[in-house]
Amino acid sequence: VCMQEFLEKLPKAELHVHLEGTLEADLKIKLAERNNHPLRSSSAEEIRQGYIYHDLPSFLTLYYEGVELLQTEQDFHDLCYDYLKKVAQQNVLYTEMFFDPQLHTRRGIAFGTVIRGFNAAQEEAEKDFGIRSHLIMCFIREMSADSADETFTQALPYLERPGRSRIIGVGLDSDEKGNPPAKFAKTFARARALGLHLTMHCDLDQQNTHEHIRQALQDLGSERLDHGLNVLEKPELIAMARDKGVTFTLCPSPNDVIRPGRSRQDIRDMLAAGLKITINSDDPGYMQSVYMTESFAKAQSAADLTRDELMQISRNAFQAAWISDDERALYL
Ligand code: ES4
Ligand code: ZN
Repeated sequence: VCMQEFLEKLPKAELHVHLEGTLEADLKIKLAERNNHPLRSSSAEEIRQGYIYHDLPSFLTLYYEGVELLQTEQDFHDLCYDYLKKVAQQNVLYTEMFFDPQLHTRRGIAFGTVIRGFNAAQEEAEKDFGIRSHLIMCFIREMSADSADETFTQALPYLERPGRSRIIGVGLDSDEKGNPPAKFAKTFARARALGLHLTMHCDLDQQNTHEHIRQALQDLGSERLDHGLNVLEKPELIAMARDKGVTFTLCPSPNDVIRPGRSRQDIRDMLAAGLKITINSDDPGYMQSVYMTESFAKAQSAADLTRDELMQISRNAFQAAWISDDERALYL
């Protein structure tokens, strides 16, 4: 079979996708009509043409604006269901989906509205397509530590029924510059104490990137690094990541715009350093609908990955997935 067909059929697990970042232009139009929300653009094409950004803050402005369209439980359901349907067709068997509760609760939408919409979609997609999924609740790093902590408290009723809420871990995303993992040490410690898993975005504070990685791994006990490519610049961080068995969730999408020059040599260097990498989509709705098969294809051509390497990368994701060993055995 050709490489494209190989990648389509390869069983995949996704560990790094922002649900709010899967919002496609078509769904934006549907939500705007349903909720009588004004849109500057009148066609999906025009909306996509407006997706111009040159760094993380300018990307986040677009992303935060899109979030405003999500209002009702039905909206959150549709967002999640559309994503799950799409990747199920790409032979993604399991996915862990980030969401940003603070972007909703700060505009007066109840935590429960968000969770109920997502959970209904997860149950439905599992029934319709067999795809399994969990949620990872992210904190917005430019918001205050108190806000993160209050959000965690709001999530508690939903964590007490793990089978139902499907929140399996906590993460850290949005604007990294000047917002180190240590800022949220208290809340991550609470999460850990309750048995939740931990992961953190680390790569975009040009000045403090290495210190952020060190904090995430050593001080906060992050099990994974989202992106995390800058470990390559420090042998002691490579050694630390290897010793701790850290898994890296790389996203080779047009993320290139936000993270210039990345994803080509880095994938090769990380493999050569013996690090566990996975390939993921990040924000496909805003990045030319690059979902999982497309992300694998980008990584494959960028780094000339062999079929053996691609299978190993896919196995890495199932190995690092926050699922029971019984479920893992079904995939590996
Ligand atoms: C994100 Cl590309 C990226 N980086 C950091 N935080 C994010 N949240 C959504 N997309
Ligand atoms: Zn991300």
